[in-house]
Amino acid sequence: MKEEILQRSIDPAAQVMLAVAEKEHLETAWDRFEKQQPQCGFGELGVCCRHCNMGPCRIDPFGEGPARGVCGATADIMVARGLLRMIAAGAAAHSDHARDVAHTLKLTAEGKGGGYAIKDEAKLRRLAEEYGIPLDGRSTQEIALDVAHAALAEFGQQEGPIRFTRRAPARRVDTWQKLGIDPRGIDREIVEIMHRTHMGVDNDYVNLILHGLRASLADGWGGSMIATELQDVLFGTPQPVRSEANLGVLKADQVNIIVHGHEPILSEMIVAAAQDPELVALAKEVGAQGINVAGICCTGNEVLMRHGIPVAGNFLQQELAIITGAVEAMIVDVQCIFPALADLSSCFHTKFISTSPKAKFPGATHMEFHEETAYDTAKAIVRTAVENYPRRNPARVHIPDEKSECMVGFSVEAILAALGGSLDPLLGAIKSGAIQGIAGVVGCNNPKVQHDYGHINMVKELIRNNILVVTTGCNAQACAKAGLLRPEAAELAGDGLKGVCQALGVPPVLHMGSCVDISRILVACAAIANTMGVDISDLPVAGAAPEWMSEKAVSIGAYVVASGIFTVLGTVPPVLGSSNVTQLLTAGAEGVVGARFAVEPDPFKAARLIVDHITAKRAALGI
Ligand code: SF4
Ligand code: MSK
Repeated sequence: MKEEILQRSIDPAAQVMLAVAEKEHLETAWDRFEKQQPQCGFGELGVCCRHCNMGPCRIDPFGEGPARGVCGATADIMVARGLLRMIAAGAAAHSDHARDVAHTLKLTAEGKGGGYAIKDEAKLRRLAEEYGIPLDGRSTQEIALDVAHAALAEFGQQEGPIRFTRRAPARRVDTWQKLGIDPRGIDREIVEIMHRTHMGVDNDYVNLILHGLRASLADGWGGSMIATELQDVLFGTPQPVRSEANLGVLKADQVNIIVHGHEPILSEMIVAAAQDPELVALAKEVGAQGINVAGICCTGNEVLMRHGIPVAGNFLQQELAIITGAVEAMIVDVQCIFPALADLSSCFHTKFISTSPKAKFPGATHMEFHEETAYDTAKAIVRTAVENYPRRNPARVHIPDEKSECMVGFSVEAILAALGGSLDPLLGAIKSGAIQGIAGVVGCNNPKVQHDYGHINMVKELIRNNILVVTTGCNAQACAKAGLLRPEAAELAGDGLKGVCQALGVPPVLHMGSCVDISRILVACAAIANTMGVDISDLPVAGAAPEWMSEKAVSIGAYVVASGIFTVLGTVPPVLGSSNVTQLLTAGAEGVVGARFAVEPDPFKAARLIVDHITAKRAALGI
């Protein structure tokens, strides 16, 4: 294998496919990344602005050229405004996803749900109680309708806090209130970012960053949490389930369908339609042994943890899946989908099928998906994939052998069940030092980092130091591929964590779901802090995103820090052009919200920062 291919990814399946791509002259994100070099230095530092048509303006970071934009905006203003707009986009993406889930719950309650049903009634009732919705003598449908309306109302709410923020410890809420960052309606906070960052509005970088935190909290404790909770109501709360991960899950003798994107509203129905006897019979008719659904990115995580549907790969493997030549349909909804997939699919028999009215791709087949007719549309999409099977060219099929077993589906409810119904055993293990602390390691891939190198090395280093890792998103998929989500991976952990995992029969890295499910990590932290009678910022916990790329990750990082959790980023956000903003995020925030960011591209050094942080928090707690 060529050295330059080995440098692109540590994943053997990805390496095999990158070699095929090179041989067949197929372009991937890694090639396009190289063609972009050198990337714009002003953009990297965050010191460019297009917020009005007197610009574009930029600031010379060396102090030799302009120090202000035409309007007089400084580097501090440009960097802070740019960061806020990333938060707005990220919070909007998570929250608009949540809005669609709430809408689906509403349609389901009204009997117009096109095949959806309420799978977790107990959770529905718990949420209804939280919202103050009466339960006595009322049907599930009536309660579900009220919960859907209550959730939908949180988007446009003009005054007062959003409901789930009150799951946080009282001291945390108090901090938010004193700072004026207790979020109101989700849409309101996002709109206010767009207003404040318009030319000539908010020009105080501290005031801007504080509002960015407020909007991000509306994502973490609002949009993302609503998405998680209502998805559990509709599709079931995840419980531990075993499956497999990596491109080796594709099958040479079956119709392979990839679901890619984020919203399980689509992928749940595709999974159901792929089991429809009529379509399974059709698959046999066209010469296939069956229909194999596999996931990429977060919609893959959603169906993985609820149905054990295998994962074909994480973010940077979306093109590699098509290059296997064995994918009949790549079905996408929203977020993290390369527009490049359209051209690439046209080099194969693969149908690239877009489904969301919000996300169209030139060159894709658009089969629009609406909740009211969900099952029928899902069947039509799966039928298109099955009928495409005879067009596969066996001579171009290259399915790598690599795949790994995994155990996934550790919702907070499932973790509590594994602990025997109480947090006490976990707190006991933390107090005794068997488990030193907990790290949430999450986020994307980014060709700026050798694929999966940051994820896997950081996670291995943390568990070796007896830090329990909880994971979501593309980190979770990297860990699944590397075998870290197997109970046997406890062998790689330090003695204390190993003993706890072996006693409970769980992996040292717990898969908690998709990106919106980082809200599950917040809920777990809040529950631990409440049980211990401390704030989240007092806990021996930390967050990390070793290979992040998405604006959603910026919103996530902001709400995790604003919730009091130290967070290490592996790729550098575009803030270094302002020493003031950089200083605020990496140091000053500690005295404001009780947590800060660190940036450390080396996963071993990043893990050391987390270990040191957790050690210091333990000492402060006297444990
Ligand atoms: Fe330039 Fe100011 Fe307009 Fe930005 S808002 S483009 S810095 S004039
Ligand atoms: S899918 S946001 S690449 S984690 Fe959630 Fe992966 Fe990042 Fe998309």
